[in-house]
Amino acid sequence: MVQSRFSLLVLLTFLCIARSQDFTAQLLKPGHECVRECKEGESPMFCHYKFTVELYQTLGAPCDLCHPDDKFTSKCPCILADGFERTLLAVNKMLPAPSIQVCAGDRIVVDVTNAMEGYDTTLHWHGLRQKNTQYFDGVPMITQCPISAGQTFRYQMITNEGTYFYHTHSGLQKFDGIEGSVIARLPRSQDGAAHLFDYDLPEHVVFVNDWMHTHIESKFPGLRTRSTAQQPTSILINGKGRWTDLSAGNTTTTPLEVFNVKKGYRYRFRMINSMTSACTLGMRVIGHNLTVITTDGELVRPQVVDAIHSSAGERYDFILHADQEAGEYWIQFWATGLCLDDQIQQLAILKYEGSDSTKLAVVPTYQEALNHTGLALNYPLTTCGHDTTHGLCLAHLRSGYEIDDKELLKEKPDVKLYLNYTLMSYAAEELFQNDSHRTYAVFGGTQYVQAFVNGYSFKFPPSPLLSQYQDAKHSICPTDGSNPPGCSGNCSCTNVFNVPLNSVVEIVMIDGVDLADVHSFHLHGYTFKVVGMGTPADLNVTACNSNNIREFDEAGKLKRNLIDPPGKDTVTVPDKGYAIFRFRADNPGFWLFHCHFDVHMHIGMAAVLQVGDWWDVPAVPYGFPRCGSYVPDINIALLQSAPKTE
Ligand SMILES: *[C@@H]1O[C@H](CO)[C@@H](O)[C@H](O)[C@H]1NC(C)=O
Ligand SMILES: *[C@@H]1O[C@H](CO)[C@@H](O)[C@H](O)[C@H]1NC(C)=O
Ligand SMILES: *[C@@H]1O[C@H](CO)[C@@H](O)[C@H](O)[C@H]1NC(C)=O
Ligand SMILES: *[C@@H]1O[C@H](CO)[C@@H](O)[C@H](O)[C@H]1NC(C)=O
Ligand SMILES: *[C@@H]1O[C@H](CO)[C@@H](O)[C@H](O)[C@H]1NC(C)=O
Ligand SMILES: *[C@@H]1O[C@H](CO)[C@@H](O)[C@H](O)[C@H]1NC(C)=O
Ligand SMILES: *[C@@H]1O[C@H](CO)[C@@H](O)[C@H](O)[C@H]1NC(C)=O
Ligand SMILES: [Cu+2]
Repeated sequence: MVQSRFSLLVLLTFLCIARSQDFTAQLLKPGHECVRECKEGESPMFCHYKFTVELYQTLGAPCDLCHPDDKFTSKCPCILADGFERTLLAVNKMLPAPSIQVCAGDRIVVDVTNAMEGYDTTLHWHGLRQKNTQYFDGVPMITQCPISAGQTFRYQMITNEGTYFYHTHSGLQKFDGIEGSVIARLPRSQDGAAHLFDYDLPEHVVFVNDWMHTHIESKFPGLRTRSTAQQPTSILINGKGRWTDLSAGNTTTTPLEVFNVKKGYRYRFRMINSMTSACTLGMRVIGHNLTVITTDGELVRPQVVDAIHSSAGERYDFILHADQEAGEYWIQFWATGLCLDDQIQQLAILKYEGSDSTKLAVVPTYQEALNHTGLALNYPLTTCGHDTTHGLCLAHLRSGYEIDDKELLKEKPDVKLYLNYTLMSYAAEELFQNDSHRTYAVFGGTQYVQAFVNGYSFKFPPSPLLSQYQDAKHSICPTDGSNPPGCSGNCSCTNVFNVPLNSVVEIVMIDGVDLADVHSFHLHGYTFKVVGMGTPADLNVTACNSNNIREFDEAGKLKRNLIDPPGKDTVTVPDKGYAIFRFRADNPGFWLFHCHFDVHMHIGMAAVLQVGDWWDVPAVPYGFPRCGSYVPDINIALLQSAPKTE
């Protein structure tokens, strides 16, 4: 058996911290020293990253100045993306942002300096549990104040094992950059999938993000006559790709991402879907099967498939066995769902050592990807019934380890929440009369849309719930479903669902959206077990709506896997369908639960899960930043004493 080795050619840049007399600094290692083979019994490392977030650009002068040999490496602050020049928001002048690769249990310290005048930001560590470090979850106005321009905020956390990522959580910023991978490996002796692969290389992270050619602000709330949607223009694989200008009929010549392998070996790839739009993503490696071994960092029973589908926020680790004729093979990524009309796709290359490029001649088309007949995992239009010939539903996966907490899988959970979400369309007259100030998005140029979860559209409070509960609590929605003061219907407020600490919670998510699409729900602070998932086709009902699904469940007709359900932190809820998941509420805090399509979240498709009472949550550290509204009583004396202007 070949030992897992780490290539020294890792293309990561981290600013090294200067040697310091400071005691803590001696413990800290610059991030790149933390990329290593993980060994059992080794003490955790302290890994220190310095991130500067700034307004930046693709192409342009930085790319002209780079030595040609350095152009595609981290020595050069040049972002090529898909060959289209635009401005963006970048971390350390990189896209994706620096990859954090550590061993599980390492201590990560990230100093985030906001160098964007006029923008605030935060970084969320997607999938990291943040137990005891709840205030470093990185959600503005839920767990911390936004980091204002000029400020530095230090995040400190311990990593659980798996494939994760980080991204800005401020407004719609993620469309414009500020996103990168977080990989925490286990020693081989502790990795339940280690017998299935020979290599788990730092350069085999597959970071996928969708990409627009303008800032998102030019598409939000949205235009009526041109660029009418919030759909992306292309997809980037580890920041690379090409773009075909359909009107001119030509394609950019920027490099595609290349993944190198040697014939005969088995490689672990870690795929991160960091899309921000509502489009879902298909992925396949031509000529190769993929053996899925984890999803969202959770081990599953190995599942061989031909293609993996995912939506924003999901991750899949798979094994690729380089057992074909040595050559180069296309890796095809195609956006589906709302992107079907635009046929957006991207390519990367799987390159066997010593191969020539003969096999690469024919570029696979978008239509071929749609037509492929092999087994697809998590295909958005698959059913979750027993028919698995065309696709596997996520709920068909099985946990890759025995679930210790047996109570979690008991027949009746301690707490059960039905959460339905909808997109509501308004007539223009309703939105633009009578002093209405709703947050809405324009879909397709003509639909004015707001999102609701259980009847409330989510609005962030003016101060963080976690660190300044007393200043934030006035924004919380009424718990009895009534309208908050001053609102006569379709109200916006901070929708908080409170569950007791340590209870077994079951959430039944029900899709109440009229459009034909799926939604990708992410819960912060937890990994949950997906015990059920389904669609109207499985239910055998024609006119399905969210009330039917609840009635079906109350009549005991929704099946659950209470034996070996797969773990996840982000789940794609099927169109008009449902997803049921369970977790032990053992991580007190205020955890955002939201659709990971940023526009949907921004117009209200979100809620907060409050676990325990606010005093159960660890107090924030001394000196933690505070923020809030400033609306004191009107100071008549002050105003009367002010000098009159002529
Ligand atoms: C297409 O060709 C035109 C004219 O040569 C050029 O200006 C443009 O940049 C090209 N577009 C792409 C996407 O390569
Ligand atoms: C992929 O898996 C299928 C089903 O197990 C099998 O029929 C096929 O030969 C495999 N293809 C490759 C390239 O290994
Ligand atoms: C895809 O399938 C359709 C319907 O079967 C067929 O008409 C079309 O030619 C196929 N396209 C490709 C590129 O395979
Ligand atoms: C706007 O106000 C008028 C007068 O109060 C009322 O008749 C009408 O129904 C209101 N429209 C909406 C959309 O609330
Ligand atoms: C959605 O949830 C709300 C609040 O629980 C409930 O009143 C409403 O009936 C639900 N809607 C549907 C369609 O299930
Ligand atoms: C909520 O919005 C819907 C869709 O526009 C509208 O039909 C309904 O009357 C609104 N309800 C209230 C109470 O404003
Ligand atoms: C589905 O509905 C059809 C038509 O009503 C019926 O014949 C069939 O038995 C139903 N199947 C199941 C599994 O309930
Ligand atoms: Cu959504």
